[in-house]
Amino acid sequence: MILDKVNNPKDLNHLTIKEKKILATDIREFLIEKVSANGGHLASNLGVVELTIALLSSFDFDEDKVIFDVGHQSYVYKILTGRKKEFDRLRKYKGLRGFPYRKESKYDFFETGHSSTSISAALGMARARDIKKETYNVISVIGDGSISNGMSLEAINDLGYNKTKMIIILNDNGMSISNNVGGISSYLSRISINEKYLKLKNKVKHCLDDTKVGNVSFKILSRIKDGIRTFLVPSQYFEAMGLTYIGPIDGHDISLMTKVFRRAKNINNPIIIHVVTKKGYGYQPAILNPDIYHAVPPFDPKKGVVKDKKETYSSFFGKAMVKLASQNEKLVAITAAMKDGVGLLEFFQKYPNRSFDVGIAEEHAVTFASGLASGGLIPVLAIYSTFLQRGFDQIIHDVCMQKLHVIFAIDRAGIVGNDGETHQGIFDLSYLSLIPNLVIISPKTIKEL
Ligand SMILES: Cc1ncc(C[n+]2csc(CCOP(=O)(O)OP(=O)(O)O)c2C)c(N)n1
Repeated sequence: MILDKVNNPKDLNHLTIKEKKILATDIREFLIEKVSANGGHLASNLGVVELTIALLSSFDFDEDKVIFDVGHQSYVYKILTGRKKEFDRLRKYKGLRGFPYRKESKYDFFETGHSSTSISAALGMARARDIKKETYNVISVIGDGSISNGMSLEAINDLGYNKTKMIIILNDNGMSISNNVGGISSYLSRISINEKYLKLKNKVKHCLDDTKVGNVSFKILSRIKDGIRTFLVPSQYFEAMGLTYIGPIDGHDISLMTKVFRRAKNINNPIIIHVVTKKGYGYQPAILNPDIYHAVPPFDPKKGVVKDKKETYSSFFGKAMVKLASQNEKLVAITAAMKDGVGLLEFFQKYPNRSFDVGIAEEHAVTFASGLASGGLIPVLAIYSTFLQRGFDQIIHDVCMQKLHVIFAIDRAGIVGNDGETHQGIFDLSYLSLIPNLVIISPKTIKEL
């Protein structure tokens, strides 16, 4: 196994591309073995194996800094930055964290868990670097689900306007936990599937493969950026925001990504590199059901994940919602990219016109619910306790001050276990009980719920 020989990022320097491809296979085997034993985030990590190898082959994280947005896809990075042996205690008490953790490694530069913080944080680091006249690279690795969130868009708005040098690697797998939703997601898929553009992309790859014309090839990339794409891609969101856009490139091609990443270092502008990957890559059950394999309990890799039919608060809540909806046509349901987790799948299937998945956008979800209530409906926003923290001001300003009839169905309240401290639902009673006009009901059994 080549993975046995790789204990820290510098070990990658001795490997050929062929060996790195074998390493990718070793890593996938390792991931499946360890995650099936302990539970954890599988599909997203399988999708970023080549991306992470290319990243560590292109940057020097003794100097440079990277932030993994959400951080659930940082397992491969942990494996390659000296934490391989700790995977037997993945997500266990005092064991290896399931998300980046600064005390765990000098290579974890910023802690994540809630989505869409990475561009803001990376931009802050880059500005600190510039003020201190330092020269390292700062990179945000962010998914297509997380980039559509308000915080990401606010950060891009600032980044592009002020032209700070940093790199965003957009890992586009077309999925959030389930299918991604929203305008940005359909914009990205329009770029990725545009046929003429894909042909050009192959030309770029061809040029980059020829080392003699390396510089020429980058000019081609720039020419695509500057002109040709204007005809081919319906709109140019990132360029219009002031970023240099490169892509889409194949996120399973280590050699291509390494070349593009290395060249991106020399561009003195904010850059977004659009990398297309497949969630679950290399493990057929996860490719077929990336939502089920997003976060898994322990399972037998040969049999795959067997969905637990046990009644939970979430499943019971979902059933009650379906029943109540048949009795009251004003009832509508909202989720922020978590319809399965909060038990709303059946409701979404039965009442598509009364169901809203707003994407990873909790602040919007809360104010949107208050708008629905103002319009005479009864919105139920089903949301994990920890993510509702994002909507604190909106609950006060848009719901409670106006005394609007919005129902928050708070899921995963209390200690949630293995995902660790970013995901515990332990603050809700404190931060909600101080808000006027809000009735808090805390059922202690499914029957009471
Ligand atoms: C604020 C917030 N809301 C919801 C979540 C739950 N969550 C974790 S990962 C994820 C999907 C992220 O999708 P994407 O960024 O495309 O990454 P992928 O898993 O596809 O690699 C969601 C909704 C979260 N971590 N943070």
